[in-house]
Amino acid sequence: MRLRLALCLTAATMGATATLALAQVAKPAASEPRSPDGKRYTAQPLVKNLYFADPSAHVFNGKLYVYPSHDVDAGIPDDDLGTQYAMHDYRILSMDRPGGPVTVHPVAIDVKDIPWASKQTWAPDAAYKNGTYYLYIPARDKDGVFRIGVATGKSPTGPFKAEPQPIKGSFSIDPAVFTDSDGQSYMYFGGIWGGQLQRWTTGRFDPNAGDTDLKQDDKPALSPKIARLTPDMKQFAEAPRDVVITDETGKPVLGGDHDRRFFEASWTFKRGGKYYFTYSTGDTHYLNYAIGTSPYGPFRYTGHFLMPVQGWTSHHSIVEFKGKWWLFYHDTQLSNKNYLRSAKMTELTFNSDGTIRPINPFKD
Ligand code: FUB
Repeated sequence: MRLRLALCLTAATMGATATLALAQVAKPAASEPRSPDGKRYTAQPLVKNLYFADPSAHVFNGKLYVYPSHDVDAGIPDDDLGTQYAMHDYRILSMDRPGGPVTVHPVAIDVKDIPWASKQTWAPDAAYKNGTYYLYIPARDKDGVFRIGVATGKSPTGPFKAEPQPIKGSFSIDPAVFTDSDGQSYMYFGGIWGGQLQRWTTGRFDPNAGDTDLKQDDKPALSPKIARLTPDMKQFAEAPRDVVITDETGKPVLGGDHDRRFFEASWTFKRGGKYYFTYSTGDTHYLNYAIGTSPYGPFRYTGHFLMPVQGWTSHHSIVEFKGKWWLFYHDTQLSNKNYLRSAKMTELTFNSDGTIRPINPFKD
C-alpha cells in the first residue's frame, strides 16, 4: 500500500494519464483485506453491515444456524469489566451450506422483553428438544448481577419468549448447552473478570470479591461450571459443579498459568467417543481445548486451537456439518474496535490421534 501511494504522488507531478498507469502497475495482485499490521485474514466476516460476536453454531433441520451476540456501539470506552459490551438484543444467522449466502433474521428477542434482565445480553446459546427451540441468555439482572435465563420459540430463528425468572441457581456468563448421545443436556457456563465468576467462590455473590480473578497464582484456577438440565430444558437438575482442567500430570491448571487457565467461552463437543471442552484464555487471547471421557470432566489440557485474533476477546463454537467440522469465531476486522466484532467460520481439522490442527486467524 505504501508503495502504491508513493508512486501515485510521484505521478501526480507527471500528469493524470501517468498517474493512472502507475497506479495500475503498482496495484497489489488481489485487493485482499489486511489487518492494521498488514496481515491477511484466514476467513472473512459472515455479515458485513452489522456486528456479530460469540457465534454459537448449531445444525437444525439440515441447516446451519448461528446464535451470536449482536454488538452495538454504545460509546462506552473499554474497561476490564466489559462495560463496553452493551448489547441489548439477539438476531439469528442462518445458511444452507458453509460459504453460502448468510441470512440475518429479524430481532428474535430484546432485553426489554426479558422480565428479569436489565442490560448486557452477552454470548447466548441455543438447543432444540421435542419441537421447541431454547435460547439461553446471559444478562445482568436488575441488581447488576449476571444470571442466565431461557427463552423458547417454535422456530430456530425466533421470536423467543423469555421465562419470567432466570434459571434458579444460575450465575455468571457464557452458557453453552451440550446434548450427549443419550439425549441428556448439560449447561457449561462461567467467565472471570467482567463475567463475575470470581465473586461466587463462597456460593453466594460477593460484590467485593474483585474484578479479575482470585489473585492466587499458585492455587488451582477458577473452574468453569457444569449443570445437568431438567427434561424441560429450563432449569438445573443439580447444583452446578466445577469443570476441572488438568495439566499433563493430572493436577488442576493453576491460576497463574494464563496461557492455559480458563477465562470464559465454554463450548463442548464429542468426537470419536471423547469429550472436548474448549474455552478462551481471555488476557492471553488463545482458544484452548482439553479432552475428557465424561461430560463432567476432568479434562486434560491438550493445546491451543486458535491463535490470537485481532481484538481482545476470542469466543467460538465448533460444529459438525455434513462430515466436516467447522470453527465459528470472531474478530474485529471490520471495526478494529473490541466491542464491534464480526463472526467468521473456517474448517477445523483433526490429526489421527484426535488432536486438533491449530488454526492461525491470519494467513501470513
Ligand atoms: O460478548 C461479551 C463477552 O465478550 C462474552 O460473554 C465473552 O465471552 C466475550 O466474548
